[in-house]
Amino acid sequence: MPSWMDEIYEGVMRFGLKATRTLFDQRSDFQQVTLIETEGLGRALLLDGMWMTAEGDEATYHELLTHPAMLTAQAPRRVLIIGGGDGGTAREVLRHPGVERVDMVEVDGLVMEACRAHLPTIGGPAWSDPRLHLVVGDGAAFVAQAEADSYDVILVDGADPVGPAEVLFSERFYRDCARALSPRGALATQGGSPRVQRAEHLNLIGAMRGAFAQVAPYYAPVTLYPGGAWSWIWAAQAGVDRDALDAARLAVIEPDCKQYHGGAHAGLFAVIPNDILKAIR
Ligand code: SPD
Repeated sequence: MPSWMDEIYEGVMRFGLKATRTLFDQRSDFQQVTLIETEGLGRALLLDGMWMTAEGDEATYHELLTHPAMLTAQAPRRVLIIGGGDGGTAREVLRHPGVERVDMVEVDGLVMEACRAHLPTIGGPAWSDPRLHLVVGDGAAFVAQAEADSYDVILVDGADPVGPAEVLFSERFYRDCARALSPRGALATQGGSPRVQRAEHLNLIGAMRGAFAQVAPYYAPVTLYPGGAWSWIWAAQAGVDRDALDAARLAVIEPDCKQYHGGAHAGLFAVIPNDILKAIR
């Protein structure tokens, strides 16, 4: 019997999908991990009742988190993913043939287990790719201990800024990322909703500015997430050209992207809501 699964934002707004089947519902040491089948967007993952990803909608989020950083970093071979337990970010990273090693540090092992078993389409071939190295642990502690200049790209694919992902929104964390990143590398993080999580979004930009010379938010609609537009934030040190895409690397990944393409890249960074632009000037 179908029923509605809703996430309620700040008590004033909600997004729901018709759920036809519960595939998995268990409490981990960190959160409630739920996988359901939905009529509108296929299989979906929720953490503590908050929508994280869904088959019918995930490409926009994972492509936009991954490719702007991968294509602007110089020759990315070593990639660190913080979070990313559904495997979608690893899948996009591993489409880049120059990548030699991906370390993915997910705090909640149950999320990875449940997604591999019940949401296998999102990680797809990444789960069996020998270049992927999984670590179950605290991403912030991992990056704090990483050697300087040990990654060419860092992607932060965490949940909302409550619970285990809260630490991924601090200046301290981004300073550690900046140290672990190569000087010609690039980082991208999910940046929350510029409407429903405006204060957290602006604070995150401020925290990242404490660690990187260049910090640039970009926006696109993701059906599953609140407030119409979602955000990602690209960051790098001076000398990395945000608009200079590596054409050979782009040609490999672009044909199979659903959302991202090279023609839209520079425009991504131009379409900033004016109130955000004024707030971050
Ligand atoms: N409000 C949802 C925020 C989710 C951001 N991360 C999603 C993880 C998908 N890999």
